[in-house]
Amino acid sequence: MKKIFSKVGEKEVTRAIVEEFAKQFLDYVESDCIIVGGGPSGLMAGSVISKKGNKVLIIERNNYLGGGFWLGGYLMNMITVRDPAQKMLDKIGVPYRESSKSLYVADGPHACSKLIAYACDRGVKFANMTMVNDVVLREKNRVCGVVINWTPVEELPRGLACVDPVALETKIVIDATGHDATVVKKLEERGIIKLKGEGAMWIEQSEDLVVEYTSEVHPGLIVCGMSVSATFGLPRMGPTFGSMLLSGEKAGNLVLEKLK
Ligand code: 48F
Repeated sequence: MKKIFSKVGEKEVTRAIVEEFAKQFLDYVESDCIIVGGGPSGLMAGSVISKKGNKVLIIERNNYLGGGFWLGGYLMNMITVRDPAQKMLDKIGVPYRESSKSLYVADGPHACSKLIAYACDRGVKFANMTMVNDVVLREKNRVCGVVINWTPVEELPRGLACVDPVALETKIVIDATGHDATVVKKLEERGIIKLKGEGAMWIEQSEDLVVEYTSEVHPGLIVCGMSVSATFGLPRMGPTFGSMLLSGEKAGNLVLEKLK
């Protein structure tokens, strides 16, 4: 057999994985910003914050990143954005075509993979297969971190897996968990915030409102993307993504202001 690859065995491969993972994990036990949810809004927010040299960790419960951005709607993988959000597609290098006046269509897999690469290129780090199941609260209930566990552990019946989570500290948390608004819900469970719940679909209203309401909802916690609708009771926008990208960008800029 003609040898193509260098002589490297199992122990070197295992060592490389464990060492690099542990090094990065240790480094991100404390960070500038933790973003919960690796969908379009979270990825865009992370790219903005990380580009300025800040330490940003996106925590994603699935193995794959991208959230709902792979599919446009109804299992069909064409994504739409309304003017002016095509400029965000230009920014991340995604080709698109005009479908009708001011409405643009792009291939979901192309757009999603480009956005993931855009975030990686700007230095965002990821903890995937990891679920945020609580927040760290300090004086005056300021959000100072998140509590995490492996997704497979979280999914096991309690009787089978009684495994304590660990916590990560950070300067600011972004809830980019989409329709679930998981992080805001943790504050609601403690009577700190009242979640209004998503309104009915109304594309023409919802996109502007999501961007407008992207804000710090509680000291240390910013919401972006669809979790904005769930938090403030705004109409949902259905299968169009411009406001996810613009809301993520706005959240990123809010964090940059706070980190100054
Ligand atoms: O749902 P998602 O894509 O949120 P988004 O960025 O964009 C919404 C659109 O995709 C679409 C829409 C507008 O066009 O209606 O739905 O607001 O991405 C949210 C990500 O958060 C992850 C989830 O797996 C998904 O990838 N996530 C949710 N809860 C948790 C979580 C959690 N507790 N821990 C970690 N990740």
